[in-house]
Parts: sequence; structure tokens; C-alpha cells
Amino acid sequence: MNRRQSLQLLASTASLAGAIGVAGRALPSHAQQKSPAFSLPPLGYAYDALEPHIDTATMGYHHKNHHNAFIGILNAQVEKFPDLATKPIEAFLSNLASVPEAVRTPVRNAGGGHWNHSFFWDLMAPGGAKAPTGDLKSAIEGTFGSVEKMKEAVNQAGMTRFGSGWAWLVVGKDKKLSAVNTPYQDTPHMDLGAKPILGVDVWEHAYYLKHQYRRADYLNAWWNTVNWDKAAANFRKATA
Ligand code: MN3
Repeated sequence: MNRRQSLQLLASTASLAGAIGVAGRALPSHAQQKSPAFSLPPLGYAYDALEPHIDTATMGYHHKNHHNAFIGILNAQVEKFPDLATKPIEAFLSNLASVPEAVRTPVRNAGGGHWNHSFFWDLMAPGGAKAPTGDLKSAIEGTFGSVEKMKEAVNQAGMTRFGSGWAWLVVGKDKKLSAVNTPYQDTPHMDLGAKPILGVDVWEHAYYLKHQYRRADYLNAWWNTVNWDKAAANFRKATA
């Protein structure tokens, strides 16, 4: 390698380091940039903690790569519209009309992606309650007849989302539970004005390595990862 090639390599490494910095990783000490508004939330458990239901490789790519990509895009919008960093992103997702048109689509997609994945990681856990109890259990039985029927309804919502999106158990504007789906990275707050209790990513990247095209198998396996303590907390918040 001659001197010119070495300099080119250094320059491309520096710009790569900058790009990674924007995406929420450690910045090189000479970068002198303020820390980005959004950063990748830690999982709270190891990538292999949800085995055998969700495999280690999928968890790693999904968290470090897919989720982190949304953080980078979101931080790029903050550069153009700093107000995005002044409130929880939920406030903007619930009222997309308040987001300037120039950044509305990336905020919808990347802000939604960041919110959905953060919610999803928190909802899954190797510990926690294995089934709903108390008020959430009563509400599920009142609406669906049984916990099993509710799972079938959420699975159905996931199976009928053509292409990429999410399936949810939500509390709607009418304060009732229902199973719904959203396209792409739309959150239940957006068009539905609903509050999520449970949510499952049905993009192929969430299951393809282990289950290939078998979305139904993934959905059935996923229920084993749900932390019902967290779902109960979501329900309390949604119905408060
Ligand atoms: Mn995903």
C-alpha cells in the first residue's frame, strides 16, 4: 500500500467512524460532536436469553443492526429539526401533523421503528410472569373469551398483515381491547390512536433465519417470550 492509498483508507475509516457515531455508538475522542439525541437502548438481557424461541443470531442482527439503523436516521432528522429531541418521540408519533412535512416521512418510519423495537425488547424477557393475571386477564377474557382466543386473534392480525408490519393487542379509543396490525413501522398511536399492550414484529427479518417463510411458527414460538408483568404494566398505563 502506498502513501496515497493509506490516506484514502484513513479517510474512509474516519467517515465510517462518524457514521457509526451518529448511529449511537461511541464517538472517536477527536470528533468533538455532542452526543446524539437518540441512542440504542440496551436489551436488558443477553442475545441468547430467548433461545430456543428466538435465536441468538436473529436477536443480534435485529437489535444491533435493524434497530440501530432507525436511530441513525432519526438523529439525522434531529439535525434538521432539533425540536424532535425536546419531547418523547411518542408525542410526535401520536401527532404526526405536528412534525414538519420535510421530515415527516422519515420521522414516521424511523421514529416508529425506534419506538416499536424499544417496546418489543422490553416486552420480552426470560423471566417475568408466564401468563396474564388480574385486571389484564379479566379484560382479555371479557373481550376474547379466553387468553388462548386472544392469542389466536393477535396471530391472525399478524398473519393477515401482507408484507411487513406489526401485530398488536391494544386498548383503543373506546377503552376496549382489540387485536390489530399496522403496516411498515407504523405504531398503534398513529392512525388508530390506540395504546399497545403487546406487540410483535412480523417483518421477515424478525424470523427468517430460524423459521424462513413460516410466520405462523414464529408467532407461536414468540408467545413463550412474553413477559406478562410488562404487559400488565402497559395495560395499567393504557387504562389509567
Ligand atoms: Mn424489526
